[in-house]
Amino acid sequence: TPPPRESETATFGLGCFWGPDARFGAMDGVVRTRVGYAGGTTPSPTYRDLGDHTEVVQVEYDPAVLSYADLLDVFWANHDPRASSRTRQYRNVILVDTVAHRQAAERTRRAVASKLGGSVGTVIEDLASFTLAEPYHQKYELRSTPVLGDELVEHYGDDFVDSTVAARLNGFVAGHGDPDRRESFLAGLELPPRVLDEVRRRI
Ligand code: MHO
Repeated sequence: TPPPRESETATFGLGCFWGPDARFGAMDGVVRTRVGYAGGTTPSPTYRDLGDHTEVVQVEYDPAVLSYADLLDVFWANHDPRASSRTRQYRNVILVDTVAHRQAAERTRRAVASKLGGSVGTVIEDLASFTLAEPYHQKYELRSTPVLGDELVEHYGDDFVDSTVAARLNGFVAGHGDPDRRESFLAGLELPPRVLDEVRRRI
């Protein structure tokens, strides 16, 4: 599925990127998710040689369906903002690519700080670069689901990382998403029934 013309991106560091890849991928309005390395300056980061970068998920979404504020709510609800991150690899960070997103992110950070009465370890920075992570990290939950993962990786081939359906299924097999919406999404897919039954069995 090509992204809508006016799609926007949101980039978050939330610990190991496998988890947030699935969590955001399950949300209606998310067009694709990609995991990668960002937030540092070292050229050409890889998983084995991360330099000063952080594991992040980059969410591409349709703002007509899902707002940046909704994504920020999920971001704040899924980490402990008081903890400054153990390592730079896993730090909690919002990487912004527009002034509007920076302002929205800062508003939420101030709200969290006043609710907690002070120290928030989570930071907001400008997104300077994003390096796509290795294929085996993309849609990790789905990829590592026995049989189903291999089958879908083969089905989508090089499109696996950018597929909206793969993003959604990655979230579903990790237990995310509202059950009714999940079923209506699955019912509309043109995947082999065998594959769909296997997804249903997993969720
Ligand atoms: N090494 C940890 C996290 C991986 S995540 C891509 C694990 O195996 O669970 O950093």
